[in-house]
Amino acid sequence: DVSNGKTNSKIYRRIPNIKFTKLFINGDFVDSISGKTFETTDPSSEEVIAKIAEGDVEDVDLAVKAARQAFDHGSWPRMPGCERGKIMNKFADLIDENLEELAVLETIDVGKVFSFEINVDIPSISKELRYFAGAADKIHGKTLKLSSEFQGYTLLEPIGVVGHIIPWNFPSAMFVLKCAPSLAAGCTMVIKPAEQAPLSALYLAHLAKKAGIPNGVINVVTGFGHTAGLAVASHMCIDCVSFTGSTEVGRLVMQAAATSNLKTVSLELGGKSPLIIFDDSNVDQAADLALFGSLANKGEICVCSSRVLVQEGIYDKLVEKMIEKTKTWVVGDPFDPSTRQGPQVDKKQYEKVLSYIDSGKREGASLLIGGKPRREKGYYIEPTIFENVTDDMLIAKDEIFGPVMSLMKFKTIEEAIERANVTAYGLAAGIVTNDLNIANRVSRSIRAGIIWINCYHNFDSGCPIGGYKMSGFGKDHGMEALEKYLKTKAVVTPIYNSPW
Ligand code: TXE
Repeated sequence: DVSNGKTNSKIYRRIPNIKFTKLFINGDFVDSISGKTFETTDPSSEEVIAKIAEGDVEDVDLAVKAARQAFDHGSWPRMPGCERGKIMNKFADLIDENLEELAVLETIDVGKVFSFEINVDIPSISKELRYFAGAADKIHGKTLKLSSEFQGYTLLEPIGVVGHIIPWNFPSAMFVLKCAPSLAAGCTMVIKPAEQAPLSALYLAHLAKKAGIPNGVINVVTGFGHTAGLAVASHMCIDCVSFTGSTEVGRLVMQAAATSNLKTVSLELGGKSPLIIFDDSNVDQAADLALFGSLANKGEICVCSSRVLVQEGIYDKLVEKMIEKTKTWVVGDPFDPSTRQGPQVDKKQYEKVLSYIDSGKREGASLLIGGKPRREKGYYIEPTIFENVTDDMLIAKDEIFGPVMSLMKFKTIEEAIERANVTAYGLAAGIVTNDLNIANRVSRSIRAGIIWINCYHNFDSGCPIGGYKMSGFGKDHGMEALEKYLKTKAVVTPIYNSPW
C-alpha cells in the first residue's frame, strides 16, 4: 500500500531509482556535447539526487535536427490519426503501470506531496494523453463554397517542429500537457524541462519510446533556461514554441521568436488570481476553498488564489475559521500521508517567498498566521496569511508562488469586481456564493481565463486553461490546445458546370 504511512516513505527515500539522467535525442539517451552536468536536489533534504546532462545550444540543434527529420520524412505526421492515437494510448497505459515510480520522482525532485502525486497528479496525465489520443483521428478542415466557379477546402496540418519549454511546479503534468495535443496533431518536438525538476521528463521520454513513439518525435534537452531554453525559443527550424513559466521569461521567449524565424508563440505565464467570497457562503466550505486555493502545492501553482477578497459580513467568522484550519495544515515530509505541504522547490524560490513575506510586513499588512521558515533543513515555509492588504502592496501585485495568502475586505459586488480586475494578470478566479445571480454577473465581469464557482483548482483535459492580460495567450487542455499545433491550409480549385 503505497499511501500507507511513514514506513513506506522511508523505503521510497532509499530507492529513488534514478535511471535516466542524459539528454534524450533521436530515441537515445546521450551525454551533452560539452560533457557538462548539473545537479538536481531534493528540496526536503537539500541533498543532491543526481547529476543531469547539461544541454546547450549545440545539443538543442541536434535535437531539432532529429525532430525536423522525423517531421519532414518520418512516419508520425503521415500515419493515420487512429494509429497515432493507439500509440498515445499505449504511452498512457505505461504511465499508469509506472505510477509509483513517477510519483516518487516528482516528490523527490520537487517536494510535492506523494499522496497527491500518486492519487491525483500522475493519474491525470494518462487521462490527458487518452483525451488527445481520441482526438488524433478527428482533425478535419472545412469545405468552402467560394463562388459558382470555385470551390475550396481547408486542410488542418501539423504545425511542424514544436519547442516546449516547461516549468518545475508540475513537471510530469506539464510535459504531457504540452506533448499530448502536439503528438495528436502529428507534430514532432523538443522539450526543455526546468533545470530544477528534470527527472520525470526523462523517465517519460523512456516510456514514450517503449510505447512505440518513433525516434526523433519526442526529444528532451535538459539544461538551463538562458542557454538551452533560449536556444529553443530562437531556433530557426522550430515552427512553434509553447512556454509555461514566468512573465519575465515569457517576454524573452517572444522576443527570441520575433528576432529569429517568427515562430508562433503561446505563453502561459504568472497569475495573481482572486478568490471572492460573498456573505451568503458557508463559512466552513469557504475557508477550505480559500486554503486549498492559496496553499495547494505549497502555493506553487500559477492559478493559486493568492488574493482572497472577503465580503465584510462574513469576514470575521471566516478569518477565525481559516486560522483554526491553518493550524492543522501539516507542513513536513512530503512522503508522509498526513502532510498537506512539502518544501518549496529550491533555495531561490524559498528565499523569494520569504522576501515577499518581509515586504508584506514592511508595507504594513498584518500577519495573521505563519510567516516563518518551518525547519532547519529543507525549504519549508509556514502557511502564511496576511490581512489588511491593500491593492498597491507588492504582496497584492506580484506573483509570490509560495504559501502566502493576502486577505482583503470588500463591501459591494462592484468593489469586488473592480479589485479582482485591478491586477496586471488574468489567469484564473474563484467565486464562492450560493446566489446564482452574483455568480453569473461576477464570472462574466472578471477578465481571466478560467472562473471556478464554488470550487478551485479544478482541472480537466477537456477544459481549456490559459490567460488574459499579462498571464499570456494560447490555451492548454481542451480542443483549443490542439489548435495551437495545427496550421490551416486553404486549397482552391475551379469547378465547372456546377448545378449550385
Ligand atoms: O521561472 P522561469 P523560474 C513564476 C513564479 C516563479 C517565477 C520564477 O512566479 O516564482 O516564475 O520561476 C526556462 N529563454 N512561474 O525562475 O525562469 C527555464 O529553464 C528560454 C510561474 O523557474 O520562467 C524553465 O524551463 N527559456 C509558472 C522555464 O523557462 C528560459 C511556473 C520556466 O522558468 C529562459 C514556473 C530563457 N531566457 C514559474 N529562462 C507558471 N506559469 O505556472 C528560463 N527559461
